[in-house]
Amino acid sequence: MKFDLTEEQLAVRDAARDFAQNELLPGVIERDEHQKFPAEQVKMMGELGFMGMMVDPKYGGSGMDSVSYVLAMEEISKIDASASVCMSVNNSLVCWGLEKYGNEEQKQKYLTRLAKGEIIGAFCLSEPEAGSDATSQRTTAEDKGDYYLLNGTKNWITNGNSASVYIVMAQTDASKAHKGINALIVEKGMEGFVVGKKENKLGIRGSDTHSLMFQDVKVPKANRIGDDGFGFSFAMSTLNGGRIGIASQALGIASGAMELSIAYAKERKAFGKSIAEHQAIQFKLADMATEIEAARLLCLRAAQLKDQKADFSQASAMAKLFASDVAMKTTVEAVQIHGGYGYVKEYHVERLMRDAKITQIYEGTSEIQKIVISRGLLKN
Ligand code: COS
Repeated sequence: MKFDLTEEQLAVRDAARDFAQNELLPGVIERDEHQKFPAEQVKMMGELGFMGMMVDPKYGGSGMDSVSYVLAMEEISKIDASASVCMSVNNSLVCWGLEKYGNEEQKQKYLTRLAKGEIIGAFCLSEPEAGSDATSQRTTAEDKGDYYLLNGTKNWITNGNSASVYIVMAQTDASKAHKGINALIVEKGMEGFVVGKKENKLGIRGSDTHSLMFQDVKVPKANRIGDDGFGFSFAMSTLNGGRIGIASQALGIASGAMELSIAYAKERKAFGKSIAEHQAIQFKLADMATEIEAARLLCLRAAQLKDQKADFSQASAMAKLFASDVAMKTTVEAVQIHGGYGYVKEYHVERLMRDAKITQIYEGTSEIQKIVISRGLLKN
């Protein structure tokens, strides 16, 4: 395994770091406080090529590899995990799925604008009663000949209001269970499609998370991705890649918290010397750095397997499982190192701690990742 980064990959990482420092850091505390979606910043991310990183340039993307995507996600997540989840969903759940499984007409109509960041996409699988148990879709897509009649509710949808294009999983033939599910491209503005309430969340508060309601929405058959009944496989396959994005987000939250902790520990004095000179703090930093490096290697390995077109489902589940735990543990310790300052907003680590929690939950909880990993181990 080789993890030497190429000049191009290093340049992507540096560009993402500069962008995060210059454009995301100012205002990140206010956006979190007021639950403000980083619309301007996401537009800039599109212009810089971060919204369709892995998409072929002929469809408006940047034509980069998944390793570059991990590097950019880490840098952007160090500063603003609300911006990075928007980026992650657009890149790996929407653009990647459309490029891999969409037809030419769908790519021309939707992918090109999504990859350029001119519009944003959303991925709609979760429902009020179907989170981890994703095969239990209650949303229905009744086959009406040349269109589907879509009815139901989706929950906790990232980019819920800011998106223009939604990939919605729905049950067409209940007798076929998960093999009767379809993935449909729904546009904002289609009659009967209503964006519901915005969630008031613990973390990633700048990200707009909404419920969505579909009442007799007529979705043309041309908007179905893949063959009839392919929707659940589509969702599982895209989520495998999505988990690399969320693992990298968790990695960035952790490494951001560690960088802040190192800087603070060098500055803050206690008992006549900087707290960085106390072994209690040194050991915390050593644990953080070791675990973050392990998380980074898992993320890069999953990305490398994906780039090599090998099976990466277990690797991405491992990366997400481990990196999200590291994010949680590191951010809790970062707050501890900062003491009273860690508990107030100006020092950023309390936000990172709140943001870290969701990485153990969305795109498959840690428990679901263990199912994916163990099934992979036991299948032969
Ligand atoms: N990659 C590719 N295919 C997968 C897969 C994966 N990671 N996990 C399951 N599948 C496939 C299976 O191979 C099976 O396909 P076939 O019937 O063609 O063989 C199909 O999906 C159903 O799988 P299974 O029989 O294992 O269904 P279960 O209900 O027992 O479990 C889990 C499916 C739990 C793995 C699935 O529901 C899941 O991933 N849930 C979490 C969903 C999630 O991440 N939600 C977050 C939403 S986005 S914020």
